[in-house]
Amino acid sequence: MTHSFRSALLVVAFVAAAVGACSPAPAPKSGTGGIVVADAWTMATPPGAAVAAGYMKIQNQAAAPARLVGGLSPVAQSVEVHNMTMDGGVMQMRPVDGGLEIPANGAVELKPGGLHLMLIGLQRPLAEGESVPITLTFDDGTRVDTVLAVRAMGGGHGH
Ligand SMILES: [Cu+2]
Repeated sequence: MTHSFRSALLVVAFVAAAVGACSPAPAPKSGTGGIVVADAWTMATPPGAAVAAGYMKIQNQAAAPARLVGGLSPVAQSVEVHNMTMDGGVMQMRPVDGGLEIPANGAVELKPGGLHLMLIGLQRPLAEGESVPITLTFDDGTRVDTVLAVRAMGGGHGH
C-alpha cells in the first residue's frame, strides 16, 4: 500500500515539473516523412515502479528537420522527451523545451545518461524480453510506431 502511494506521489511530482518547465510557444513546423527508428529499448522495472526510460536512435532522412514532442504507449499514462544533465555535480532530468529537433539528414541518439523518452505513470511492470509498443509524436502531428525491447534490469552488459 505504502509503496504504490509513493509511486503515485512520484508521478505527481513529475507532472508538476513538466508543466512548470513547459513552454507554450509554438514550435516551427517540420517534416517527418523520413523518420527511421533503430535499436529502441528500455529496461525491466521492479514492481511498483512509476516510470521507465526509453532509448533509441532516431534518424531523419528528410530534407527538413523534424521535432519530436512526445509519445504514446499502452503501458504508460504519458510519454515525454527528457534530457539528463549534470547540474552542480548532481544528475538532473527535465523535459526538453519545445521538443527535440532531429536535424535534416541527421540523427539523434537517445541513450542512458542523456536524452531519453520518459514513460510516466507505468500501468504495470515491464518484464525482460517483452516488446513494448510506443508511438513517437512529432510537432506536425506525424506519428511513428516502434517497439521498445525490454532489457534486463541494471544491465551494464547487455545480453
Ligand atoms: Cu526522464
